[in-house]
Order: sequence, then structure tokens, then C-alpha cells
Amino acid sequence: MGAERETTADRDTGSGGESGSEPAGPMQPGETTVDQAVRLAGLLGALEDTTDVFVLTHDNPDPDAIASAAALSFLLREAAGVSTTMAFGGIVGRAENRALIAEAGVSFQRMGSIEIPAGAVVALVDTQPRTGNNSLPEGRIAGIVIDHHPVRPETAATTFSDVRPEYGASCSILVEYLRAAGLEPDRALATALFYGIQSETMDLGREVSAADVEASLYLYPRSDPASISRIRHARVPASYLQSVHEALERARGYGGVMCVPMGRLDYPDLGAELADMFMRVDGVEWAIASGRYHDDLLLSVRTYQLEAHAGDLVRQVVRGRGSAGGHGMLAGAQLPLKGLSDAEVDELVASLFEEFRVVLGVGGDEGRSIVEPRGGSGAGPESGASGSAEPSE
Ligand SMILES: [Mn+2]
Repeated sequence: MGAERETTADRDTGSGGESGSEPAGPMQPGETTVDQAVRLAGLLGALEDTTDVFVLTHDNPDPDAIASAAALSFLLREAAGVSTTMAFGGIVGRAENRALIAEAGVSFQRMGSIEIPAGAVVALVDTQPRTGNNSLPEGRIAGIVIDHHPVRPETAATTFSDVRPEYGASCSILVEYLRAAGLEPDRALATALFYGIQSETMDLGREVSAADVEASLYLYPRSDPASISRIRHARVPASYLQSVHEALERARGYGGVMCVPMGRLDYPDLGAELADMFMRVDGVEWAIASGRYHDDLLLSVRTYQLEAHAGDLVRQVVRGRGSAGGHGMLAGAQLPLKGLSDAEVDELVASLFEEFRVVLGVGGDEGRSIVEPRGGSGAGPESGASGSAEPSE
């Protein structure tokens, strides 16, 4: 249990433990008032007489984490007059997420290049202490935790925690705080929060609660549609298509299970992005992508099966070999590879996928390819048998 950690690669950086301590059901539309006022008072009370708050998200933050951090920062500055610093470990790789940061006009410090000031209250958003997917230093206690992953026992040590596993996005929790505080998000923040919820819930189609819908309806008229469009349709480097190409070649389907063992990843959340891509294929119920980033093997798992407990499945397969976590329909894991030879890494990857297939009850065969080499007869476009190979245009 102590070794259990979450992936840093996924938007689904969930936590291990059981859900269940904090609040009951999702808040219904219009019900924001009493409970939320109490929570707001608790949150502000956790600041005591600090003037400095250090807002930390999980490593390699996704849109939900980025926008939630920006919202909490805004809330604490406006409602408590404190100064805030936002930070994360790892990198933001995905084109949409980079665009989000640019559009939101927010700036984050990178852990490793900055120390948390001794007197600052640390606020964790979209993650919890000791999950392994954030850069909260050993021994440092978080004062504030706001998250929607299953509650971790370590979270009990914080001065103020608000963990709502039934919510689809942390952003939706933050929206309730802003509303309770009577703070109107500006256009850029409303845009970021709106996009954070849509991205995390697959446009309100995955692990969504009434609160996520309500928050989205509140945010959309306050957001900038053109800005959302620039985020959604962010330009990608050509190398992204190279990765997609590689993924298409490597992917194997076994019944409704798509396995995508990648080599090295250009950035940590690429595996999650590719798993999402394969979930669009007809008949696919599960997508599992793996890839190496630095000295870790990252796994991303997606399913359409609402009660599938993807997080439990990944923990079961990974066991003592790394850390794993997630929600019901999306999960991830991280396995250290340091010291392993390339052959040993290949072996590990093969055995992980084999175990996934066994647990999911699909094929011992070689699986089916997703793409076939063009033109079985060798009549590809480059087979310039005839004289003039020059294209005439
Ligand atoms: Mn989240």
C-alpha cells in the first residue's frame, strides 16, 4: 500500500484508496448555498494568518488541474487578499493544454526550479498528498486539498480538505466556491474552467455529475467561444503525427480491447491522448496504451464500461511493480524502468499487456492490426516502375 502511487502521465491521475469519507451526493443545480458557504468559510479559515499560498497541481497537469489551480488562486487572492504562486512538476506536453495555459494567461512555476516558501500554506488541487503523482515534498503537510479523486487516508492530515469523488472535474468544485464567494470569473478564467470540465468529462459524457453540467451552464455564457476553439483545435507539431503513425502500426485489437504498446513518448500525456484516439474506433470497449518517458513506463487505460473500475484493474495488473490509480472509466500507472535493459523493458511490456488480456478475457492470439501496409501487390505510390517518376502538377 505504501508503494502505491499514481501515474503522472494521465489526466486520470486518480488515487488508490477507497472513496467515501467526504460529502454524499453531487450538489444539485441551485443548491450551492448553505453547504457551500460553510465550505468556503472552512477553506478561508485554513489560511489562518498566512499571506502566501502555494497552489500545487499534479505533475504533468491536465486542463482540469490547470484551470482549477487558476480558479483557486483567483479565489484566494480576491477573497482573502493573499498572494499566490502556482506550480507543478513535470511538463505540459499536449498541444491543447499548452494552448489552454496561453489562452488563460496564467503562469506556473516548475517544481525543481522553485522552493516552496517556509511560511506558505500549500494548496493541492486535483490531487492529494502522497499519491505519488504530485511534487509535494516529503514531510511537507498540505494545508488545503481540493480534489475529485477517491479520498486518500493521508488527506485527513490536512487543515482543510474537500474531496468529491462523485464530481467529474475539480473545476466544477471550484466554480461552486467562486459562486459562494460572489466572485465572477473573468472571460479567460471562465473559458479555462469550461474547457477543463469538457476535457475531463469528454464533453460531459464520461463520469459526469449534475454539478458538472450545472457548472458548465454557468460558465459557457461567461466564456470566449473563439478562445475555446483555439484551445480545442490547437496546432500540433509534425512529430505528433509521427507518433500517431507509430501508434497505428503498433496497435493490436483483441475483441473489444485495443492494446497500444508505444516506444518512447515525446511527452508524458501522449499515451493518454492516444488511448483516447483509439476509443473512437467502432467496437472498442477498452484502450490500453503504454510508453516510456525518461525512466518510467507509463500506462493509460480507458473504457466505456461505467462500472468497470479501471483503476482497480490497473492496480491489480501492476501490483508491486509500480504505482497505479484512477477512476472507473479511466486510469493510469507508472512503473520505474531504471536499471532494466531494453530487452527487459520489452519483456515487461509484453507481460503487462498479456495480463490485461487475461483479466479482460480476450485472445491468446496475435491480435488484429489496425492498419495494413498499402497495396498488397507492391503497387504503392513509390513503385516507380515506369519511366517518368516526376509528379506532374
Ligand atoms: Mn481532474
